[in-house]
Amino acid sequence: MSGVIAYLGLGSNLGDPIEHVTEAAAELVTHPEVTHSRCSPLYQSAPVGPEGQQDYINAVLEIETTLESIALLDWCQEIENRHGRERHERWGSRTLDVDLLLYGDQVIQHERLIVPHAEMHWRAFVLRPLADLNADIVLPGFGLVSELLSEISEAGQHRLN
Ligand code: A4P
Ligand code: MG
Repeated sequence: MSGVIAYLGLGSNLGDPIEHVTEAAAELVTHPEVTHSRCSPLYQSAPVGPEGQQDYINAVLEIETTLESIALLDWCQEIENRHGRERHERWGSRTLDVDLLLYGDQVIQHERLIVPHAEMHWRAFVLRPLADLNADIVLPGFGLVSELLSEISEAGQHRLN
């Protein structure tokens, strides 16, 4: 049975951020209902949000999955927890953040899950690696990733691999 194509946003700025992001990408695909994956290049960027945080490492992971959207969110949060994720201030430092960016072409308004992810349409650290994987992808309600990317600044963000 073929599944849904979903995109996950990975981010870290504590401990060894490159290791957290690359290990998370490998761990996320160990679920038996995740059948395919492709990871974008890694990017380094200044933090969006509270000042005085370390730079972030970000990537986007494309997966094919037969998990329902909330079950996929649960799986993302399980992987965050394995990396010692603690929740403090909004947009504050974290060992690992795994956001469910897109789930097929669905628009989801659930108390635990907003898809497309509420901030993704203006964040270079999400749109650039997403466009690297699929420049033609549409964010339901927002438009083409390549057009959204052309409207924002990518200053201060650089590719690592
Ligand atoms: N939730 C709702 N929708 C979603 C979704 N699409 N994906 C709910 C994941 N979770 C979703 O998330 C809080 C709740 O959001 C979850 O329990 C889930 O039910 P959280 O990760 O615990 O809390 P948070 O850190 O306050 O929010 P979030 O959304 O993860 O933070 P952001 O907005 O991702 O900001 N700067 C750079 N350069 N790179 C970064 O990666 N990341 C952040 C974190 C700030 N600045 C950054 C970066
Ligand atoms: Mg999150």
